[in-house]
Amino acid sequence: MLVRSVYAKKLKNSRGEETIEVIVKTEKGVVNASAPFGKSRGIHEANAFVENVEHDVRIINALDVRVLDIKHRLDIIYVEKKLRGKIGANSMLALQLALLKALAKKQGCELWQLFTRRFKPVRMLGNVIGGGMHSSARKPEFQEFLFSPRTRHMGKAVLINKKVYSIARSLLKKYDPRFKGKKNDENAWETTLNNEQVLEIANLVREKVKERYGENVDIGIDIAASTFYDKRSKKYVYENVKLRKQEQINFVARLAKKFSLLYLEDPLHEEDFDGFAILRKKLKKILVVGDDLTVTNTERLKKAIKKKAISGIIVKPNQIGSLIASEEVVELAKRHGIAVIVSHRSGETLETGIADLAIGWHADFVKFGVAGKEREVKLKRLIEIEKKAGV
Ligand code: 2PG
Ligand code: MG
Repeated sequence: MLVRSVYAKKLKNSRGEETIEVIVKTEKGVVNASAPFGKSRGIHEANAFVENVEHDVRIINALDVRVLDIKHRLDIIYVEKKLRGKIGANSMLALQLALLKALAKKQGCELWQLFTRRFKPVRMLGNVIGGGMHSSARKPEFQEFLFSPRTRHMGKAVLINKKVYSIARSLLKKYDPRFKGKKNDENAWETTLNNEQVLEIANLVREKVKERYGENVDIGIDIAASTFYDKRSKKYVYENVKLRKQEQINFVARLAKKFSLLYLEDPLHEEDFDGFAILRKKLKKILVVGDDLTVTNTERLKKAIKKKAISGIIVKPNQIGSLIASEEVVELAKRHGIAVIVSHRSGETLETGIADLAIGWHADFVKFGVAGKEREVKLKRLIEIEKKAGV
């Protein structure tokens, strides 16, 4: 029997919201896992809990451990079948992750090695300047201004993004007269500049990093367009202007070209597969990425594939509440040449399992943030994996 006992409890995430932690005792020791919480959530995401966290905690604490006896990674499907509808997405994720950690311990391997024996490094995407729902003034409208060092050496990429973060701070100090050094939910810098002005700063940061350290970094944005889309008027509501669909497409395409962006996440609202397809066609060299559009859901990914809507997909296991379904999304995306970006949530815990999943699934990118202990532990875990893999 893999599991001797299982215990769930409430846990506060980085934003102070209640989420869940699952602790599993095995003959080889104790493992634990927890789930994060998003704020700019897609409407098609699974519910984090069935009624509330207390309800799910009670269900897990009443489980007969025989239900949790897995011998192979894919056996978590049986656990899922038994508990589907009884606990929410966050609870299922924490439970499945804890069971996989227990299994890895029993097999004497690392968590990521349950998925693959071959180590493949990932590229980093780090949120450095932020707006939207993650920032106190909800400005600028775009949610994340991301930087991606061009190296695949993960330890080096983490160091470069730290430099990016501090250069961004000094440039914001210089060019944003109301900059106060405030950090948002993901510890990205808050600013009073508008979207295009922030991209100008991002461009300066990119130049400075090249000049000072000889390193190339690319720029990306998560527009999280659903968060400022008004369904009734069908317009994207900016501080000084409201844009119709075609105007939004033109605006975003212009910015993407002007700043030679690498990456463009959720440029349109979460139901607009056709709009995504137009942008993807216009911006052939840029990754057009679905997050709220696809919500780690196979059916929505199939639709995106059929419509040629995306060239990249965000994978967040708690959007779907199943590690099996998340892996299916990863495999399907890869078969269609769609880049896989494994991502944290804005409300995070100290969980590091997501780093192992990214490496185990051979993701192309990780989006784990840059600063703050909840983000740093994940980056640290990546470096640890890289070191152990002997790179
Ligand atoms: C996103 C995420 C993470 P949230 O939109 O990509 O950065 O935000 O977790 O709030 O959904
Ligand atoms: Mg997003």
